[in-house]
Amino acid sequence: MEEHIISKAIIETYIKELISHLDVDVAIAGAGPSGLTCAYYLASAGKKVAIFERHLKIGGGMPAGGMMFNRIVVQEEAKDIMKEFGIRIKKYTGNLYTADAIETISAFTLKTIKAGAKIFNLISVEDVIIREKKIAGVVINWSAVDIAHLHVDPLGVKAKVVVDATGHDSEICRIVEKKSGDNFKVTGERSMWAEKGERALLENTKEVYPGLFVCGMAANAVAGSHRMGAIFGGMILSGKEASSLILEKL
Ligand code: 48F
Repeated sequence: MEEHIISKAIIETYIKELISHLDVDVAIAGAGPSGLTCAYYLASAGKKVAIFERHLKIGGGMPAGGMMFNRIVVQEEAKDIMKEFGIRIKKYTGNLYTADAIETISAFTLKTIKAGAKIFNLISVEDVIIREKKIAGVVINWSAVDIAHLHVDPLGVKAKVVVDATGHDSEICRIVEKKSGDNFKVTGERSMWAEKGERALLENTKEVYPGLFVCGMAANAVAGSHRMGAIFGGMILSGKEASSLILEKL
């Protein structure tokens, strides 16, 4: 068991995966609940999906629940998806259910990977590729490069469709706003109003620029709708909705 063989095993198999995901059907920025759900349904339908996640950990805001109480709330409408992922939920009151945030994100992560989507953590999407006024891929770099402010040029990934699942900052849409040269605008999210935010989310989940879809909190941020706090039904439903719209397009 020589150390250099262990190193070779890691580097060789990782690079193989990365090379095989340089040309994908769908590139998703962000492995939060909405990005994972979207990836799960796309991969289950046989699409080649790569998720690029900035952080070491997977799950975005979900593992932290609400203010670090690692519980989440979902509403009745998301119950079937929670069941599909094998997550235990408990009725709280009315149409609200609670679940363990760690159990939920772990189940989402595992199922998504097993469905065939590939998650690359510690890699950030720092730009997009635009051809003939259509998003044609993403530009990626090691997150560490960004954090250390190193001058390192990125690499490009070709994708038929790109999904902005980056949450509150809607980072990919902000890039398109800045760099497309078109009149594409990100309004920015409004303050907390769970009911209105959840209701607007599915409507806001759509193709916002040719080849670019939004889901999760990014969808509400682009449209100027409300944030909602630690209720996650909308995020999950939005990820699924985005996957259906993308499947229709592909
Ligand atoms: O923030 P996040 O969990 O987004 P979401 O799926 O869910 C929102 C909820 O967590 C919560 C909420 C519930 O009502 O409002 O906030 O919409 O996950 C977004 C992920 O994207 C990553 C980030 O690290 C996080 O894990 N991310 C952000 N920008 C980039 C990125 C980027 N440029 N490249 C790669 N990953």
